[in-house]
Amino acid sequence: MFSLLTIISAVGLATAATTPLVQRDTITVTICKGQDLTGNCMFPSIITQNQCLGYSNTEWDNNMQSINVPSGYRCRFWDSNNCNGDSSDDLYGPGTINIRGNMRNKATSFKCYKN
Ligand SMILES: [Ca+2]
Repeated sequence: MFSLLTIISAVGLATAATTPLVQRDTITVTICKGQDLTGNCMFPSIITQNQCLGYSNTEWDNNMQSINVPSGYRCRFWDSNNCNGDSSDDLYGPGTINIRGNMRNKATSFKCYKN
């Protein structure tokens, strides 16, 4: 009995210790086909830190030119569909950022993070 309580306590402590390190929020961003939020736009919700949204084989693939990111967060685009390999810089909110440089007409997936 003592050992079972010890295990339960240890698990409880481990959970309490790791919870603050995982900052996950669900945020909604605006992504548009044109620069400065022009053209067709979508409003995807994404879980920060862990979720990767990929748009391969959709009308958005290599066809995203601007994003609006909420204050306190940042997002990053990747050429691949899986948020790996060649990527943009971190795009910090608040405000609208045009997707330029090496991800111009290449962005296919993105992730967002809490600052
Ligand atoms: Ca791509």
